[in-house]
Amino acid sequence: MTEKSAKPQITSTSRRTFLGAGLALGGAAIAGNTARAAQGEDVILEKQAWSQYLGDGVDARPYGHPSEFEKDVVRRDVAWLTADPVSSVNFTPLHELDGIITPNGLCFERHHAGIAEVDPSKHRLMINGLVDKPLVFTMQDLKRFPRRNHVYFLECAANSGMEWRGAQLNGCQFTHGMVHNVMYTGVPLKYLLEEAGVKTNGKWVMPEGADASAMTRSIPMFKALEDCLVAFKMNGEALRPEQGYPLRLVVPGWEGNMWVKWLRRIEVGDEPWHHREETSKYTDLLENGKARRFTWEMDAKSVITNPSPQAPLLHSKGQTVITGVAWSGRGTIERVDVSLDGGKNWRPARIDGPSLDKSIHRFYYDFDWDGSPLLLQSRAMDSTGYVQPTKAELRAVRGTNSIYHNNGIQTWHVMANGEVENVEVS
Ligand SMILES: Nc1nc2c(c(=O)[nH]1)N[C@H]1C(S)=C(S)[C@@H](COP(=O)(O)O)O[C@H]1N2
Ligand SMILES: [Mo]
Repeated sequence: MTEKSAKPQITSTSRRTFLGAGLALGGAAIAGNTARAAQGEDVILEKQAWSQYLGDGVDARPYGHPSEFEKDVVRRDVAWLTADPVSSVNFTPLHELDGIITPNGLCFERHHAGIAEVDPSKHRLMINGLVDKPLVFTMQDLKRFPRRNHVYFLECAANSGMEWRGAQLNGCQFTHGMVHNVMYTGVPLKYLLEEAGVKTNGKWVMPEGADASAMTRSIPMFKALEDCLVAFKMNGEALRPEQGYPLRLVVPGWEGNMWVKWLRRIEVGDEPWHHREETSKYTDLLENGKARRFTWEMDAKSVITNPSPQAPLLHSKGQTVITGVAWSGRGTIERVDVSLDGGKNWRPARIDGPSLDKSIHRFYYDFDWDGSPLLLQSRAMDSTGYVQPTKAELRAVRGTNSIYHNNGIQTWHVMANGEVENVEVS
C-alpha cells in the first residue's frame, strides 16, 4: 500500500435539491451529539409507557408491519424523474438496510404501465413458437414441477445512470437504489421448455408480460436453459404485485429489464426480436455514434451505504462502522477494498454473511475515525478477477452519452461535522 499525499480535487454536487424525507439534518442533530452519553443515563432511569401498560394482542396484527419509528424507511422516487408515476421508478432505501436480503416492501419498483393487479385464477403462462407442443399452464400446473430456491440481485441497467456525467443525486438510495436482492422460489425455465419440446432451430426466447406495457425482451436459449427461473415466491411469500404477482421471470445476473413481471407468455424463435426495450432503450451510445447492444450482464459494482448523504455520522470521532453492498452478474464477490482518501490508499473490507452467486454481498470496514473529513470509496472484485472501474476509466472507454451500465466507483465526502455529500474526485 503506497502512501501518496496529493490532495484530490473535489467536484461537489449542488446542494439545492434535498431529496426525500429524513435529510433535514440541521446543525442541531449533530451539535447535540456530545450530550448523548449523559442523556442516555437519564432515560434508563425513566419509566416508559410501554413498561406500564399491556401491549397489542396476537389478534391485532394479522400481517406484520415495521415499528412506527421506522416510518421513514420507505421507497422514494425523484420528482424530476417521475413525469407520470405509472411509467417510472422508485428506489430501495439501501442506507436503511443491512445484511443481504431486501425486504419485500422495500424492493425498488420499475413499471412501464403501472402495477397490474392480476387474478391468479385467471392467469396463464403460454409457451409457443418453435416448439413441438405449444402449452398453456395454470398456476397450479406450474407448482407441480420441481422447484428451486435461489438468492439473486436484480439491478436495473439504468441504476446510477443519472451520474454518468457527474455527481448529481444526494443519497445512495437515489444513486444506487435500483437494485434489490431476494430469495426466489420458482421452476427452472428449462423444465417448461423441455415439456414443450424446443425445435432444433429454437435459439431465442421472448418472455412477455401481462401488464398494459406487454414488456418483451429477447433472451438467448443458452441463458434460458442455464439458470432462468419462472418464480412465484419472493423471500418465502407470494410475489408482491409490484414485483409481478403471480409470476415473474428471473434472469440471474442480467439486466433487470429482462426479468419480465406478470409473465404470461414465452415465445421460442430462431432470432432476436429487436423490440423497443433492446433497441431504442437498453443500448449504450458510444462517442463514435455507435451503440453497444445486448449488454445483458451486470458488471461488478459496490457502494458504501453507511455513511452516505441520507445517513450522516452522528458522532464526532472514534469507533466507526463503514458498511456497504457489492454484487456481480458474473459470480460472487471475492474482495471489496475501501478507501478513506478518494482512492489513493485502499484497505481490504470484511465481507460478512452469505457469499452467493449473483447475489448482493455485505461488507464492513471498522475503524477509528479521527474526526477529519473523508473521501470514502469502495471497489469490488468479482470471482472472475474483474475489478470495478473508476468513473474516469469508465468514461474513457464508454464516453458520456450512456445511461445504462454505470458501475463506476462512488465517492462520498464525509465532512468533519458528519454530514455526507455526493462528489467526484479526479
Ligand atoms: N411486465 C413488465 N415487466 C417488467 C417491467 C415492466 O414495466 N413490465 N419493467 C422491467 C424493468 S425496466 C426492471 S428494472 C424490472 C424492475 O423490477 P422490480 O419492479 O421488481 O424492481 O422489471 C422489468 N420487468
Ligand atoms: Mo429497468
